[in-house]
Amino acid sequence: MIQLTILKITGYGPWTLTLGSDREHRLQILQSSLYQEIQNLFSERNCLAFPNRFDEIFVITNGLAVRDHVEIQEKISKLFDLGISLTIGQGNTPFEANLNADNARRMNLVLDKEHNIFGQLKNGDDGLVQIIHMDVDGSTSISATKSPYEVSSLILKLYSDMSEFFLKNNSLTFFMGGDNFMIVSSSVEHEIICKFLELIKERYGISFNCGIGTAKTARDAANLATKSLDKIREIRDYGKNEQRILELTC
Ligand SMILES: Nc1nc2c(ncn2[C@@H]2O[C@H](COP(=O)(O)OP(=O)(O)O)[C@@H](O)[C@H]2O)c(=O)[nH]1
Ligand SMILES: [Mg+2]
Repeated sequence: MIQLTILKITGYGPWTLTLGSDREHRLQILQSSLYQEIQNLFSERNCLAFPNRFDEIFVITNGLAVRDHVEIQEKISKLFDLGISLTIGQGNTPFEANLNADNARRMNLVLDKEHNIFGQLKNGDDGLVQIIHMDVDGSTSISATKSPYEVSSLILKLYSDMSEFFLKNNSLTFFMGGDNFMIVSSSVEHEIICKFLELIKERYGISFNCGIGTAKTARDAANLATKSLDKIREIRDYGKNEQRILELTC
């Protein structure tokens, strides 16, 4: 079972209009400071936040109780003038958890009214999180032949293809910066990942390295995924073989 918390700035649209038109820089500063605080508060509780849209952040919160959300909400409300809502969803897959969170928000299922926390919690074991850390193999050499903006445009195409492909497998893809992507999944098989790697190779002539981590919390899963990825880099640097997918489970 995956638990996901969707964090949204409340009343953001109307509030942005009150700032006048010279507002973009202020919104960018606000969004990045909010992301910084959220990543800080959730990662110290072994969760991991994904930027998604800048006014809406997804956090994988396996193992986190409503009272932890309350503590985080209290800290955030002291730091920012704007309010946020937190909606918790659980499901057998990350996509299902996202659907359940959305349904809970629409049906106004309140978990803590004072702190603007919504959701529907099932009982039972929190289950395992699988994170796939993908990175473009040899992006430095691609950058040598393309201008910076052309590289960004290529990364966007890869992001779009990855999101579409893995959504069909009920997984959620996020761009993490540079040439790095993380896919939150429940149990995507190596065979399916191989299919994606072949598709990208065929379409763009690009190879991805792919580290997989599975653990009880998102932060531990990401740690293992990145460890797997670093191991692939090591193997590659020694010129040993063409291993592209490696998995570690805690
Ligand atoms: N988000 C994230 N970015 C990383 C990580 N490691 C490297 N990067 C970024 O990825 C870029 C390319 O590094 P790398 O993939 O090692 O180079 P390559 O082997 O030439 O593709 C770096 O410049 C960083 O921006 C990571 O673990 N997470
Ligand atoms: Mg790379």
